[in-house]
Amino acid sequence: MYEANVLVVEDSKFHGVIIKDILIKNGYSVTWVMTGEEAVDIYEKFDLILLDVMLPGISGYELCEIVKSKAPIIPVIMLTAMDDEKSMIKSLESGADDYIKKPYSVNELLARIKVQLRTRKLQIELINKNQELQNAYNMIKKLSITDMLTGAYNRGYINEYIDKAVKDTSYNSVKIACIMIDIDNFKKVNDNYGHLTGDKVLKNVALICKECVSNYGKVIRFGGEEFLIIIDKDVEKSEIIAEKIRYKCEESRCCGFIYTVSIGVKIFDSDKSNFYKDLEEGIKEADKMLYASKNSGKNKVCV
Ligand code: GH3
Ligand code: MG
Ligand code: MG
Ligand code: MG
Ligand code: MG
Repeated sequence: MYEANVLVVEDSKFHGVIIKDILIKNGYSVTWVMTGEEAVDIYEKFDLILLDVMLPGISGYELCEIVKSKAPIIPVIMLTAMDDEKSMIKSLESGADDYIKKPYSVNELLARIKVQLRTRKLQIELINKNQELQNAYNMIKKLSITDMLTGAYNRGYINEYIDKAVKDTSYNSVKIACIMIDIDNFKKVNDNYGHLTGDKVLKNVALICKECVSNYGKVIRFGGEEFLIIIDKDVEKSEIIAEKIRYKCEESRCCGFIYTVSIGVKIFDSDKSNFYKDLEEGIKEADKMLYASKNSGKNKVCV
């Protein structure tokens, strides 16, 4: 049997001593208090509570309600007086899982405690399983919107972003900026240094983007060597953020050589009822600005 911690709340010294003795002899670890006030401070640590109905101060019913509202999976067995149907019903109504009529049979008391602990064990197992499932679900969800190479969001995230933005009533969707980034002459990086080095450069760009964007927006790997940033906070900072990214990439020399990026920025007003189309349009416009940057010599931010 697994050792359970039992809290006994019993104001009668006579009964308290006996119950404590029985439980200890049967392998339980027992704390006995004589008032509900004392129990209120400590009940959360226990696996089961044996609770006398008649107590001075806070009654057994009141204590039971407190316990069940805060820690519903701690089983409470009430000790009620024999032939008192009312108190038995009131016990159950105040949330007790079971009751034992006084004077009780020791074997019955022990058997009922075991029943409650069995149920509690199952409940805890279910809660843990549920938590594991929740964690797995969160992990899968995260993986499904993450680009494995760079750790940025993948394109699939755009729809989720839109859904969230439209659902969120406090979302400030009025002004948005799209920043489109493309690594310059990346094919040459691959050709000259190999694909693995190319991958390192991609990771470096993603890292710089994340650092510069911080919580002003989201970084998405849009295509092979293209990143889309959606800025939705302090949108007027977008141009500064873009310039910072351009500068940091050029300065980084992450693989021992200089690489550069071209950037297009489009700031626009979006309408929440038309968010998808507006964002699509914003991305197109940012892409146009990116091409303007490419056509005017690369390593530039065009707004
Ligand atoms: P531009 O300055 O006009 O953008 O020229 P570019 O060479 O960067 O553009 P281009 O579209 O010709 O080539 C993009 C290259 O990006 C080709 C492709 O092999 C490479 N690429 C795409 N995805 C990855 C990746 O995940 N890893 C690596 N190493 N290379 C990639
Ligand atoms: Mg009593
Ligand atoms: Mg490209
Ligand atoms: Mg390129
Ligand atoms: Mg290209």
